[in-house]
Amino acid sequence: MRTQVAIIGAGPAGLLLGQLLHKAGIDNVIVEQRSGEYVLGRIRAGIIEQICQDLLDEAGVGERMHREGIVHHGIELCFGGQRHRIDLRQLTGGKSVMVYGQTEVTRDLMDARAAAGLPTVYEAANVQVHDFDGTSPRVSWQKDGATHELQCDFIAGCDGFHGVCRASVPADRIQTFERVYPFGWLGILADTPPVSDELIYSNHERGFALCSMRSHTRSRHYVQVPLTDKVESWSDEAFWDELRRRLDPEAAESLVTGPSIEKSIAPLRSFVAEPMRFGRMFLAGDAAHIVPPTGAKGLNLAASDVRYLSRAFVEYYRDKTEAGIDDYSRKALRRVWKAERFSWFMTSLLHKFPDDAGFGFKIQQAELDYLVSSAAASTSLAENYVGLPFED
Ligand code: RFL
Ligand code: PHB
Repeated sequence: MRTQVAIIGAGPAGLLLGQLLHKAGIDNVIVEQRSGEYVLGRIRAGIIEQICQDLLDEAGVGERMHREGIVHHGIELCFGGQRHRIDLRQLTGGKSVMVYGQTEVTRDLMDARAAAGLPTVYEAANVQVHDFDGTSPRVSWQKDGATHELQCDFIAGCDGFHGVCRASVPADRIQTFERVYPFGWLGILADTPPVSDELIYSNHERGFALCSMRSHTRSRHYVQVPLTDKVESWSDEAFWDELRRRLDPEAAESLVTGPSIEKSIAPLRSFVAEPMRFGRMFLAGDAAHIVPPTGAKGLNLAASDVRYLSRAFVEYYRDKTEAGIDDYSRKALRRVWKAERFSWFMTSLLHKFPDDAGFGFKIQQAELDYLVSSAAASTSLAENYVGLPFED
């Protein structure tokens, strides 16, 4: 089998890249180790930046998002028992974000791919990438008792943090930067109305909490927990009680509880691999970097890499120039590090750090107070939250 671009991974990065390349007439095959249902079962991101929305429109898959997604013009920061609104729209000259689940984005992309009859290999075992340093890279995998091989011009490593692409790069050609945080997020999804019209990010002495949503009838909430906690030991009731304690009195009062549909614990990590190109293999999305979810940037950053990479491939095939692919890693990393900084900042600002004897908490309160009372500081938060502009 032969194609132009072999894409490893059918998460949002791989599927979006496949769709954008298809629109530009570039052949691609996606090879995914899991089943389609498994990929759709992962409950993850919920906030879509304007530039990610634009890209989904460009890929021809934005229609349902515009119909069912909820546009948010602000967020609320809760500390000292009170909520303070950050008016994203006013502070950014009209920008906003969209509440629309990653599951839905993935489903829309999968449906569009199937409708266009594009090849996706699901449940591919032992996926391997070969010869990406030469001019004829290859991908191999096992399925139905046989070994399969795909020849290609380029490999796009969209296979997430635990994928095979980054792991196949010799150690002396890659540098990694990492911070692991000493806590995780316990998240639940429930068919209960959201607490407020907008997201609430709460800094509390007991730890961070976030009230988010997927629709007007489905809420998504998180509380900071120690990494040693097991999801089985958190009953729904214990979760709701803990969330309520970390909110202001009015929000706590209006919290509607109900049985969880999904409950899981995610560790928090900052991670960047440099560079993002190795010969004819390119990394995009979580395969190259991870952000803690506090800034709502992971999915958006995956889309931003894909934007740069798809344009680079289009220039290569249409204009016969390698300038775009040569500049991909530098351009992508420049934006990645800004999102890393913002996600680290939001995480540091809002969480309880176990080794803090009190000074850190006081500094957080001062910083939050400054953020909500200074136009300069709230503008900085708002412009990062809605997404920084692209370099073109
Ligand atoms: P994914 O989604 O991990 O997809 C990678 C795909 O590659 C497959 N794969 C392989 N395929 C073939 N061979 C192999 N060897 C393979 N190894 C892996 C996997 O099965 C998978 O299908 O990466 P991608 O596409 O880069 O997308 C990244 C996003 O999923 C991620 O950044 C976001 O979910 C992060 N995130 C958030 N991002 C936001 O922008 N806004 C948010 O509000 C937000 N909230 C979150 C989040 C992530 C969370 N968790 C659980 C990590 C909230 C949470 C709780
Ligand atoms: C979510 O809805 O899952 C969500 C929203 C905002 C974040 C992280 C997660 O910062």
